[in-house]
Amino acid sequence: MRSTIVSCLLGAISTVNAIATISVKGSKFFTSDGDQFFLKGIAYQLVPEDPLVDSTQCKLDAALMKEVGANSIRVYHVDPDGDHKDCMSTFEDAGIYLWVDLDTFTTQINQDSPHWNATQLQAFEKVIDEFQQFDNTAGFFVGNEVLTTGNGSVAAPYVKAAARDAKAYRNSKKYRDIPIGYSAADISELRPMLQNYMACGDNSSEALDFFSLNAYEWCGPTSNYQISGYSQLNANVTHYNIPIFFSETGCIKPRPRTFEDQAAIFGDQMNPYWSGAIIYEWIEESNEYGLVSYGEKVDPAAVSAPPDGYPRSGTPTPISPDFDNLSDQWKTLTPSGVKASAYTPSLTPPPCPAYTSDFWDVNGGVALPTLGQTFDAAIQSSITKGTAAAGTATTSAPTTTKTGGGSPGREVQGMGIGLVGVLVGFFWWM
Ligand SMILES: *[C@@H]1O[C@H](CO)[C@@H](O)[C@H](O)[C@H]1NC(C)=O
Ligand SMILES: *[C@@H]1O[C@H](CO)[C@@H](O)[C@H](O)[C@H]1NC(C)=O
Ligand SMILES: *[C@@H]1O[C@H](CO)[C@@H](O)[C@H](O)[C@H]1NC(C)=O
Ligand SMILES: *[C@@H]1O[C@H](CO)[C@@H](O)[C@H](O)[C@H]1NC(C)=O
Ligand SMILES: CC(=O)N[C@H]1CO[C@H](CO)[C@@H](O)[C@@H]1O
Repeated sequence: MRSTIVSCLLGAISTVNAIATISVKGSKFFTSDGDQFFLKGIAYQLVPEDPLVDSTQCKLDAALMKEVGANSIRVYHVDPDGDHKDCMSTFEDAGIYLWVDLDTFTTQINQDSPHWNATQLQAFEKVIDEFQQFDNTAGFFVGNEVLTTGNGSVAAPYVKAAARDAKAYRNSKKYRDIPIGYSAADISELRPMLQNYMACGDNSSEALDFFSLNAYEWCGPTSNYQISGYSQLNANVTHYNIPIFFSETGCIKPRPRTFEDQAAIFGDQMNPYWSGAIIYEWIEESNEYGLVSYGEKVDPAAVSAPPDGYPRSGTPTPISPDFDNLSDQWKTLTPSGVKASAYTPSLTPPPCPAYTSDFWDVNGGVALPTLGQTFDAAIQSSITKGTAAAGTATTSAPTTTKTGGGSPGREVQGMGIGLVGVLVGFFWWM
């Protein structure tokens, strides 16, 4: 009898302690407890293939992430065959959610030869299968910075097709509604058409669940809401019908990093429209965006040294004063948002942006590519405004394949709106 009572109590306790799951309602994220959710995230990719299989390391990092005030991590590459149980429960215990990219170096959609096929979909499905089992999996990205040039828009239909098929798979397996979205590079020529394209159309099965932007425009204490261009980003989201957030941010010039943009993102002007931010990044490596280091840089030529000399595991040490500055910002920024029960979405999808002769080479009204379709530049070149679409596809095999392009960790550094981004800061394994 007593043991029954104890186990009942334990059952009740563990139910209470289980982390609330995240889903989308209208243009916001909510926890299953009915509270609006704002990401305070950190990009976390210690090693190229999968950082979520090293339980010792996850414990060391999760404890310190709690200290900085994070409630989310973003991981760009995982191996679906790995054992993620320990790391995921460690992060869950720390109140930290996972936003994970479904692609890898070999399965990512590529703007130079856009295609979306069954091999890619099956690889994405394996990641979904693995991570849907964890309550603290908050979202999936179908791509990171696939479009990185002003003329890269022809790849957009393939990204959208990937989200369509990933969502269909999630639903067919009766998994919970884990949000599926995209993380865009900050390319001013594509804005806001790309953002609107990903949400547009009457058929919600073909629209993304969320959109997110990697932006490094707010640099140091002399920047502000106007100078950074955040005011313009904001102007383009006030009627956006799906959640949007910064999937990478955190300019490093000038140093130290002061993260004043966080006050804007979580403040009254932006928090009605934006769902938070992910700071790039946790580990110090050659791009020097780290919030922690695992020890002194070593000579990359030394035996078994990491390629860039930066240790990739061990006890994390906060980088001063950046780590504390971020923590100080986040501590004061706790928008309550709205309760799900008090929120009735009223926004409708934006119109699909029309083909333009300069940068937006996609006619949003044309059907998405089907699985297996490949972009054909010959068809593209015959496009005339409004009568056909980039994203028009053929079923021929891709003529070129490239790996390693469009990879994570690429940033557009400190550019004002209206300037073409400069790509800097690659991960060491690129
Ligand atoms: C899909 O494209 C990849 C290259 O991205 C290729 O290696 C693979 O063979 C293709 N799969 C199918 C089924 O065509
Ligand atoms: C886009 O521009 C780049 C360089 O500006 C060029 O190499 C590439 O061929 C262009 N792509 C298309 C689809 O026109
Ligand atoms: C919506 O899109 C899905 C996926 O492409 C498709 O299966 C479905 O038929 C579409 N619904 C309508 C009403 O067109
Ligand atoms: C985006 O915002 C700019 C102002 O920053 C405005 O000129 C433009 O019309 C907006 N575009 C859309 C589609 O909302
Ligand atoms: C905004 C912020 O927290 N700034 C602090 C960052 O760290 C430096 C050095 O400790 C402080 O002087 C700033 O006040």
